[in-house]
Amino acid sequence: MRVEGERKLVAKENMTGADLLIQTLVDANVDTIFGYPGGAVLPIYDALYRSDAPFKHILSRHEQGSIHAAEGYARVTGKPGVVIGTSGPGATNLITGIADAMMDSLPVVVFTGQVASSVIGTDAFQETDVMGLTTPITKYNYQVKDLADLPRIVNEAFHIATTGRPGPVVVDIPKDISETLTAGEYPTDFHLPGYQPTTKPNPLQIKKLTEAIKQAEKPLILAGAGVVFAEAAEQLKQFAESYNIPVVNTLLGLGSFPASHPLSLGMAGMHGSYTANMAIYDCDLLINIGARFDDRLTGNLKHFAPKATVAHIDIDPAEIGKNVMTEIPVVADAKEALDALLAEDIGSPSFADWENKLMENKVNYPFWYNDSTDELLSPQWLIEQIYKESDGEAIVTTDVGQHQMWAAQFYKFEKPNRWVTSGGLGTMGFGFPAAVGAQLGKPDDLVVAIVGDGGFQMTLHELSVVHEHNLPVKIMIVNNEALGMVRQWQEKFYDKRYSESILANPDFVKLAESYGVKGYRVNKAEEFVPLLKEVFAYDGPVVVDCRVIKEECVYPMVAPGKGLQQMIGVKK
Ligand SMILES: Cc1ncc(C[n+]2csc(CCOP(=O)(O)OP(=O)(O)O)c2C)c(N)n1
Ligand SMILES: [Mg+2]
Repeated sequence: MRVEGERKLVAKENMTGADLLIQTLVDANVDTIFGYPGGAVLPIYDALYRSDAPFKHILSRHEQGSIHAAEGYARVTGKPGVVIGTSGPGATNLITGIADAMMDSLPVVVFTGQVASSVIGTDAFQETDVMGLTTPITKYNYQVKDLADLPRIVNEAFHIATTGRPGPVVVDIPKDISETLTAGEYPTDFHLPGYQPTTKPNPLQIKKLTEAIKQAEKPLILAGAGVVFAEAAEQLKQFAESYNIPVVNTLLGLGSFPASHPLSLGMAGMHGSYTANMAIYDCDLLINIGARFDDRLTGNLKHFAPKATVAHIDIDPAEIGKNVMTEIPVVADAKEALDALLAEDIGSPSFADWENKLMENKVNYPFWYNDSTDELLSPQWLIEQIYKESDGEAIVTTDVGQHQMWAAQFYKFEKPNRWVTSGGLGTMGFGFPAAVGAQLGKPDDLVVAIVGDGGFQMTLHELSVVHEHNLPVKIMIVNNEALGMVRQWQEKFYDKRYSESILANPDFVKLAESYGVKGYRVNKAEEFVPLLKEVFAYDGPVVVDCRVIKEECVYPMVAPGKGLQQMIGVKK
């Protein structure tokens, strides 16, 4: 444990609070900041201008763009995303992204400007209660009251955002604090006795789980994003292979276990595979590693894993037993828990009958789709082609809706940190700015943003950013001229009353071109693959308006209120 006051930041004569902030960010090894200036952060932007700090600042065109980019950056690099926004409207424009990062446990540190301390509470120009607004949607938040606390608070913010279960931390900095001239020494060390996440599993609980595996006839692993955050994909593979335990993934856990692995049953949940959902229904031991039993995964809880003993490994004790009764709780980091399990002697249990049944299901009930027509592409086929042409190696980001579910079903993720989607909050407009952040985090990787025609229009202003920095993001608009997922629910559950779900869209090609970005439109299957090859080979941003069959629905599906065993749209 660090000793308080051990490390110090020495401020030179005439440094401002903002200079101190920049210096602290440099010391924290920040390489990219996403942000947007304004009155309350003018001192910070001035300090940025004057500094020779080695990091990049990316000017988004709307604060929502900054925060989703920071989330995308965090998701692919594992490092914290850093955001600066001004007070009032700057801060409120960040709210959706902060909530999104909270739901999906993404390490993001957000600095908001605040009006001067002397006028806080007077409804001063561009004042908003950032602490009040962000308390329920952050892992922690601070308002800096004293300049001397600033370096320590910044270090604490990074520590809290990135350790235990990651999450967003907001630091609200009144303008007078960042403007004040300062000199002297400031402690940067911190001591947080009330925040000590448990990472090592209790050995007795590991023994219990070991015994349960020995007793089981139909064990199943449910792998969530916790495996990715803990960098435990290799351990998961070893564990599953050692005992031949099949694996299903949550939406956000995709990539934590190779999709092509014989033991992989794919994604479970509302639009998961029949095999994965039936495996959950039939298993007698469910080992949840780093997933939070979200309702889109479980369906009706009355029918969820009804025959199973449930074990749940999670670094956040609040998740265990929250939705699903859990017989074997293990509070731990996923990697530590898997290492402990791998060190146990479980013998060589055989689950051959169970596996044979699951493999049969896998062959008999794959995801299926209708072919492209002469005039329109099949959206699922389109995703398969993106998968093939990128050799399964792309970083894929998405918005929310049908295209998101098709991407999850048809892009087979072999590795972690390559799937960037808004799972918990389900934020339309997430995909493209997240791709900006992902590309900045992984400049040499192919980044494909698979977006909806609806979602893209929520944040397409970030085209300025990809043009300005020549970020070679490939934006594939799955254009069904509809808020497709809404349209699907209206078709299935509201008697085809398509209330406000059909879109009149702009000319996306001209729109891209007006930002200086290449644009293409494609509607014929035979033209799609050659175009894709050209687009992927091009070293710059591209928008492709892919015209797809409008009536297509996402199948199979667990209808609202139903259990995972009651899927519709399953085909043999
Ligand atoms: C910010 C926001 N507003 C509304 C919704 C509700 N919603 C979920 S999916 C969807 C339709 C998305 O349409 P589009 O982006 O075209 O994707 P598609 O479903 O057609 O693939 C809507 C409106 C949402 N998820 N996020
Ligand atoms: Mg659409």
